[in-house]
Amino acid sequence: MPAREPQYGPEDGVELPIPEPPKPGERLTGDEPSAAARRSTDEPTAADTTDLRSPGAPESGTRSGFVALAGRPNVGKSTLVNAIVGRKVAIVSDKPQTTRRAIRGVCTGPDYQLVLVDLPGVQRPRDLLTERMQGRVETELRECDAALFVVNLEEGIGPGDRWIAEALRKANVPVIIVANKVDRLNKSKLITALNETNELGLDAEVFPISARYGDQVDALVDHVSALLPEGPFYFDTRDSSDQRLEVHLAELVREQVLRRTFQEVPHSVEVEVTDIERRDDELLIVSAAIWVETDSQQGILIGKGGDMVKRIGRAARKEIELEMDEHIHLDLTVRVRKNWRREDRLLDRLGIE
Ligand SMILES: Nc1nc2c(ncn2[C@@H]2O[C@H](COP(=O)(O)OP(=O)(O)OP(=O)(O)O)[C@@H](O)[C@H]2O)c(=O)[nH]1
Ligand SMILES: [Mg+2]
Repeated sequence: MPAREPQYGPEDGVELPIPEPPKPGERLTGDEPSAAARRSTDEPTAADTTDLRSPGAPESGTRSGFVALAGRPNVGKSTLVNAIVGRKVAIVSDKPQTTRRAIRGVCTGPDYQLVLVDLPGVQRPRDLLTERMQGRVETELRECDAALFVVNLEEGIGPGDRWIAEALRKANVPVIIVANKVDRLNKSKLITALNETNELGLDAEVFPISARYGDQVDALVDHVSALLPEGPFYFDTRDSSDQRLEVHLAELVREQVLRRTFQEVPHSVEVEVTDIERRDDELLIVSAAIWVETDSQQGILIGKGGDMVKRIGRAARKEIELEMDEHIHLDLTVRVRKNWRREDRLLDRLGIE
């Protein structure tokens, strides 16, 4: 294990100052309508192009585009998005299938804007939840301007990677292979692992990086931004994500659950922020439900004498306070909802679509 500190790994919180804390009900930053959402439904018109130029953007000569991150679960896609954006927009864990929604992370340079689309890990669907996650991956790959295909060099190239390579070939978008976790390999293993990426048969440049420690991440950003088409900025230059505040805060709670649970439990848990309310004494109360599928999972999450839910609550509150830049009270309840992974309406409400 290197002695260096991870940048945005699961062990750390938000490290950069947050310019303007979002208010309840707002998106994570800024409140312009999401250009990304508009783009996925409408063909832009000349008028749209003018409207979309965001405050703070240079008058002309800018590049912008949507760059999707594809890869197997757990390869480090969300860690890379956070490293590029410079703050935690997506939660990270050592459990596969952490990411459940497409999350846009915005990285704005002097004359470019990269909209990174963090995606769930590519997998075989097992239920409505994973069907929706996989459907979202396919849609986003069809609509992006370029894709970062993240592979885990430590584990090497496997059948899952070859399947994704094939899907990317079909999507016909420019691809860059991002060979992640180089910090886990010595030089000779690194060379062998990098050679394995040839097996993918993609006409793509390979970037060895460590998302966790930030190695070569700036070089990757330079390379990707040079590939973007000319175009206006889609987001306000101060934006870092298109996520709704409620969803982001729920994810910060789920991240703490993922850290403390094992086997099937992490996959059985979803979190919904049910209320954000300011009390008369000005304290902000965030109420959240932790959904689980069985009574025994509820018992695990509550813990002996409520010990587990208290620990989750304490850790999540710290993360939320960093995000909101103020003290909050976090009210957590653990509820059983047997089939939440198969419930259309609940998944819609949770924004997993
Ligand atoms: N050593 C090392 N670990 C990393 C690196 N990048 C990510 N990780 C770790 O890999 C695990 C998975 O990271 P995530 O970013 O959640 O992976 P993901 O691809 O988004 O996973 P899903 O959302 O499940 O598809 C976490 O424990 C990270 O800390 C890296 O460069 N080096
Ligand atoms: Mg992820």
